[in-house]
Amino acid sequence: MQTTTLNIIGMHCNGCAQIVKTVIEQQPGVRGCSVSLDAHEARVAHDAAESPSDAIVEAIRKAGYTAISSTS
Ligand SMILES: [Cu+2]
Repeated sequence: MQTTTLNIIGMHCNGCAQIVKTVIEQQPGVRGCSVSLDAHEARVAHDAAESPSDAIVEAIRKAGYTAISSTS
């Protein structure tokens, strides 16, 4: 299990935060996720073998937001 913090660019309201959270939670290896609109940040607990950080970033990008990994 790995915890990844992502900076999310493009979230403007709670609806955006909810979309990002839903997209992240749909990834197969994700065990938990919290999204902060104020901090423009998502914290994701995930199985890196099943869902590497890059795959999560890509899924967020497809939803129309930009994610930048800020931790290892
Ligand atoms: Cu919004």
